[in-house]
Amino acid sequence: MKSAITKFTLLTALLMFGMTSILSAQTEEYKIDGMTFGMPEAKVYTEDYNGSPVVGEYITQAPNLAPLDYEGNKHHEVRLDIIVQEVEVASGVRYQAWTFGGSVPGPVIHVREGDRITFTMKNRSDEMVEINEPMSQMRVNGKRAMGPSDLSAVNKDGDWTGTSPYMKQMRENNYQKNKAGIMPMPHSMDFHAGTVAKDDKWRTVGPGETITFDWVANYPGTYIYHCGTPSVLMHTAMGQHGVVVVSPKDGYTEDYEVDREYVIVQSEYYLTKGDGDLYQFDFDAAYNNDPSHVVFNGHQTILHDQPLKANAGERVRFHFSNNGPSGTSSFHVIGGIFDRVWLEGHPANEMRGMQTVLIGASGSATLDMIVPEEGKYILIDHEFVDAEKGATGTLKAGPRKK
Ligand SMILES: [Cu+2]
Repeated sequence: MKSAITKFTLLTALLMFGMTSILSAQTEEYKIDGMTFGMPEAKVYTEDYNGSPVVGEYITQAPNLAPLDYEGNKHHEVRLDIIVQEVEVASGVRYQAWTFGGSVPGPVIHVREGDRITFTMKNRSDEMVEINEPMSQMRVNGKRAMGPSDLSAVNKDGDWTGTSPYMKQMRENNYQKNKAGIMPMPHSMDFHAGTVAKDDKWRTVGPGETITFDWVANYPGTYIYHCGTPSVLMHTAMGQHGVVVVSPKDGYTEDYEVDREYVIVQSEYYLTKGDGDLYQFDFDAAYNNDPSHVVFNGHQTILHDQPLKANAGERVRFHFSNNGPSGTSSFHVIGGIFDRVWLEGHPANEMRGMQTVLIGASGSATLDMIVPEEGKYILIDHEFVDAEKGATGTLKAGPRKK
């Protein structure tokens, strides 16, 4: 009898709990102008996870953008863990970066307008996470790096390259020469592409904690994400930023298709020589708007050593984001004119024939350019002090293909 009552009570409680969660989900989520608002409450918990810090099909290393090979909308499961990595940002300049996923900038996430994202992030700033070793040698805190929760995410070659295009690209192109580090610190995630209550979704999680929350990409465009934990100036400058590209559901124009798409992230570093070989964050320099390096895609020379490629007569699309944290960018291509520009990457914000596009901190633009002829085109922040500090890159154009 007693056990029957217990069972009944349990069942009722479960049903009631289930109904409550269904009811609250129904009452919370709503639509305006076809957009979805009212996401369920974020969950903060601890998990036994020591797998790949980046998991997701449409996640790449800048300047790459994963093609959206699906029709309509998709529900994405995305993981970006916070890990500490020593990285190179200019020749001979290395520092211990706070990163989303392992690089500065963090991985490029590509979704379509209207897609839903279930985002998971573990604060692993207290773990040594090697991201570029073969799995057989990979260790997380001295243990073999393959947690039970990650088995499905490890590909049959026994490493993490199968968990996302990003991990494979990082393995093949470890340009920042990553080394794992530890610096336990509270962090958070603020996706500008999301429309949610920041005190819930963007909340700070401590080392060892994981947060999971949903958001819907209601607006098309290119959006920064960054850590929102104070000092945000410091956390962003330490490397915690990246972009989400939300492709418009009906595209940018029906007049043509582009031949190539590239993601370019501008950002500043404020580094000063430390006691040892490593550089360290210089708060005074950040406070006084005096960056030591202003760069495209995280490194002073990456876009010269690894130029973007195109051919004469092709249409190239740049998804450009100025991740700051504090500077503006006057983006220009020497020898080119932007045929069409969509400010913030929204198709309704169309401009034509722009030589230079002013993009403020955390702002963006989608810029199409016709490559006029074979040769080298320099991408540049036309605020020349920024260019001298590194904000330049190369687009190398081959001959016209007929
Ligand atoms: Cu942070």
